[in-house]
Amino acid sequence: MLKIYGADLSGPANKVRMAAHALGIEYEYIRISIRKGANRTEEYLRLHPAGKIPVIDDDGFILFESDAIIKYLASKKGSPLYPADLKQRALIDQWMDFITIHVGGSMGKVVYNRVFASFAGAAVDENSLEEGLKFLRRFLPVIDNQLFKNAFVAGKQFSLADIGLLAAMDPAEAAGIDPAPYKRLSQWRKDLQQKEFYTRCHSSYEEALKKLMAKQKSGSSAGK
Ligand SMILES: N[C@@H](CCC(=O)N[C@@H](CS)C(=O)NCC(=O)O)C(=O)O
Repeated sequence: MLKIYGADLSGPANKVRMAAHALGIEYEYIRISIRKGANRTEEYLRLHPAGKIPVIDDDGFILFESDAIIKYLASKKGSPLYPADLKQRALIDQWMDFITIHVGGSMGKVVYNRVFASFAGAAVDENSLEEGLKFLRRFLPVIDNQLFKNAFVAGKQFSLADIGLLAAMDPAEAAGIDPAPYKRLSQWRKDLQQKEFYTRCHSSYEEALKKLMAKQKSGSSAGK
């Protein structure tokens, strides 16, 4: 069975789990605690030389980088979530890159500084936080506009690009980003958040976040 090495609070790992559910792929979920350094052991570094999550082990085939992983899984299944048609695929790739680099990257800066920095015992980097907020203000309208013109991110069909965006937007509320002004994006999100592939992964994310918040309130230090 496919193995997914991840963590409940990791957006990229949750993206891979969401895609596996959407593709109907059963998997064993192996939680790797970054806080406890489980991503830095010799054994784990053999899977990922930089000690990052997620990683998959598909019957001995090891792969990292969440977008590469979900493209591999969808291609292996011959799924319409990542069609073989050259141009359709290129458009999905285009939006996946845009989402991962620009939306996910900016959201990551905000959520790190507003939520995780204190658990990592790190100071809030105000410049990085401001930069994240500034770029979200620039990129979220682009996504919103794209979703006004198309039912889904890369066109008429639900695709891996939608899963990428759902995962990138998942920390929005925790990071204090109000998506309400982005009307079509908010509606698109509400619709997809009903789907089982999302709810099954989001429940563990929400639970882990609640635990982290409770620890923060009680003043103890924790991590992912
Ligand atoms: N581009 C990578 C990002 C992976 C990543 O940065 N994962 C974080 C958790 S969300 C991680 O492993 N952090 C631990 C570390 O950097 O030591 C992907 O999409 O898979």
